[in-house]
Amino acid sequence: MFVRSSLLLLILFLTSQAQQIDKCAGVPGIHGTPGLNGAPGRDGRDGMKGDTGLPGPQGPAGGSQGPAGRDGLPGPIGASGVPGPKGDKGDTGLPGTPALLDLQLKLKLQLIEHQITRLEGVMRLKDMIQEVEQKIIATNGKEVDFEATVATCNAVGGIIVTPRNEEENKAILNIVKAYNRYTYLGITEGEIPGVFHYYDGTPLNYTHWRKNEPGGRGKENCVEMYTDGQWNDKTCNQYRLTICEF
Ligand SMILES: [Ca+2]
Repeated sequence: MFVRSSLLLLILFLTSQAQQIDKCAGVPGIHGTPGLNGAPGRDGRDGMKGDTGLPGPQGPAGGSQGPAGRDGLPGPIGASGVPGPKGDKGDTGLPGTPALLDLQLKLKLQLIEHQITRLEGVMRLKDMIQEVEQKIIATNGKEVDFEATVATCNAVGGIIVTPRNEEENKAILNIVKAYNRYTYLGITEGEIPGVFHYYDGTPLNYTHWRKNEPGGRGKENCVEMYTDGQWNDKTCNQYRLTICEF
């Protein structure tokens, strides 16, 4: 009983002490003086790289040359060069199939031969061609002067008809008689009057002059064939039957 009352007194006492503290609060004190600066902090991290600055002013004249600049843009394409020398001839190719063994080629040749034979038949029928040895002698039935005859024959791959023996002379005569027109021959007078040669300049190895011809003596430089096959020297500006040989 005594213990319980003592404890109660103690609590009351402590409670009264606390109430006294709340009721007796003092005035605020004055601020103390600021403390000294602390030690420097650590360096910060590196910042971002800045922009490139403006170019500096040009240096004084006479200074040493700077390093070479970068290459410029490519220029325009130049003109073509001179062609180089011709190269060496290449090797000979492999031999082909012999023509006679090629059946298709053989048949084609037969066909061409047949067509040529037919064309020759048509031209013979019109007395347009004569065959003698290796030559074919042909006319287009037109009459022109000597120079035009030469040009006409050359244009079609032949030459003006030129008899080199009696057989060829007769073959030409057959056409001359059929058309009943004289023709110029591939024979002309040289620098020496009365001396004739082939149109290519080589000397004559066969002639069939009429009696007393050639008699022009420098004034009749071309040669014509009469309708009997004999020759006469004649001026070159007459109109004569065009006959070529191939
Ligand atoms: Ca004459």
